[in-house]
Amino acid sequence: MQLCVGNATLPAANSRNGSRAVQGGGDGTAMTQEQEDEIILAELDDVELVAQMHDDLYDGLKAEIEEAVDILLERGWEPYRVLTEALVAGMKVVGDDFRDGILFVPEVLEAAKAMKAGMAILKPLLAETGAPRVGKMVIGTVKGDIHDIGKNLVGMMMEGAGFEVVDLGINNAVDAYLAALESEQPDILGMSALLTTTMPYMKVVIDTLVEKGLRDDYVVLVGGAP
Ligand code: B12
Repeated sequence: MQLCVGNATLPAANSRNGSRAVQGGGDGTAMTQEQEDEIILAELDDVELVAQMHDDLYDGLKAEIEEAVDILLERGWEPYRVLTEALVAGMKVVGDDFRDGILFVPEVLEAAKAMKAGMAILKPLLAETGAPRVGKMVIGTVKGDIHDIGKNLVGMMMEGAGFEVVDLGINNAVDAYLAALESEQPDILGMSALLTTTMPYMKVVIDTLVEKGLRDDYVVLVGGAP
């Protein structure tokens, strides 16, 4: 629960309500009001803790999210409830503010990393407890293209929305997509392309799906920005 730069005490830069306290360098100086107000997650009741998690996701505070997920699980919350009420609901705010131009890519990536850290704790438990499956997506950047930041972001957001995401990485030829569709049996195929020269390859993949009579078996999402 620290954000230290040298010995300086900084306000949480990105915080929606500035509620998270920040510690100084422990150099013996008098406690600031903020330090006195430092939030001990385990001392919050469930409602306060979930609200704090929404803030911490927004601020991309990975360690705090991990700690809070553990606390809710220890308090007997079902993993699926932690996922939906604490993590997915928090990412909704991040997604809305990204859409509205209030947050930018680096901040969303930090939030998504914090979300992923929480998900990593929940994933094996969700498998055990049989949480409802929203759907599965295979996603990859097309052949000839190595841009993956947007694809990764989309993948993380889909995970945040409860989808299982299989990421094929970059530079995928049509055979790689076909093999993944066969082995993973997803609901959605996602393709990303950032270059004018690689965008037409999405059509190659879609035409191949049509040729093989597979097109109607999947929702196909394409994105990028050539
Ligand atoms: C970062 C970057 C790079 C990095 C990539 C690092 C990485 N790991 O991805 C590096 C330096 C490696 C790179 C290389 C090149 N780049 Co570059 N790159 C960019 C840059 C600056 C940002 C792209 C980015 O990450 N944006 C942020 C993400 C979040 O946005 P996004 O990708 O658009 O994704 C969003 C949406 O598009 C959408 N989305 C994306 N994918 C998907 C998929 C699905 C299914 C859905 C639903 C949505 C979705 O959702 C995302 C979130 O909103 C852009 C310029 C720009 N401002 O876009 C140029 C740009 C894309 N690059 C360009 C070029 C030319 C190249 C190079 C050819 C340069 C060169 N001569 O070597 C090489 C390409 C090599 C190759 N074969 O791919 C050009 C493309 C021009 C064109 N029209 O073809 C651009 C536009 C720069 C420019 N103005 O000239 N690049």
